[in-house]
Amino acid sequence: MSTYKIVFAGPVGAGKTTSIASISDIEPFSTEEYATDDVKHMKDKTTVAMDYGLMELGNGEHIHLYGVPGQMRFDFMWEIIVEGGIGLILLLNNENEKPIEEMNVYLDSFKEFIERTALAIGVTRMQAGKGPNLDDYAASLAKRGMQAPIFEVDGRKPEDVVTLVQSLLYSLDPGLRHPEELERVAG
Ligand SMILES: Nc1nc2c(ncn2[C@@H]2O[C@H](COP(=O)(O)OP(=O)(O)OP(=O)(O)O)[C@@H](O)[C@H]2O)c(=O)[nH]1
Ligand SMILES: [Mg+2]
Repeated sequence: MSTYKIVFAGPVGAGKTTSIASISDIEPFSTEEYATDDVKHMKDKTTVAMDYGLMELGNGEHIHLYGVPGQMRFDFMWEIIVEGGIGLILLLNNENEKPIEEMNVYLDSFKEFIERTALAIGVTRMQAGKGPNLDDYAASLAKRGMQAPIFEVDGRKPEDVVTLVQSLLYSLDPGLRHPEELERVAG
């Protein structure tokens, strides 16, 4: 029986805690505290150390889901949390002022980890006609010489988050991971 660890990262409010809770088969563990600084204008609570959830695949395999805090002042946790991970899910909030610039900041911060592992990108809060579209994200990735699966997701919808996890696993090992394994979990 195998266990894998994947890591969710991205700016404050992108939906990391929500996404992990959406797909976890156990009660998710989170370290949310009332926000005290600029974050409190956006939302009441923010992750201060990590999120944790667990997906059980039908074949007895497990995927540990770890989320890092969005706030840069907790970035010392990032390196600790990625240890042993097999890939990164980067969540971006399309309603933020400069989501593509934010993507690039995270790609820089997690550069070594991504180079060693794999990347999938989920864009939350997409509204027609507002902000960049998925092609804009892909073009910016291509400028860096990178490509990765990019999906529009709603962190509150398990099927969206499972699709993203599935795309990450598939990019790691196309032969191994059949979509139906994960669909069972999402169902
Ligand atoms: N409209 C919309 N709201 C979302 C989505 N994902 C999460 N939310 C909401 O956005 C708020 C923030 O989501 P969180 O999951 O706390 O964000 P986070 O990325 O964990 O943020 P930090 O821990 O502060 O870094 C919550 O109220 C969620 O219910 C989404 O895809 N669309
Ligand atoms: Mg959080």
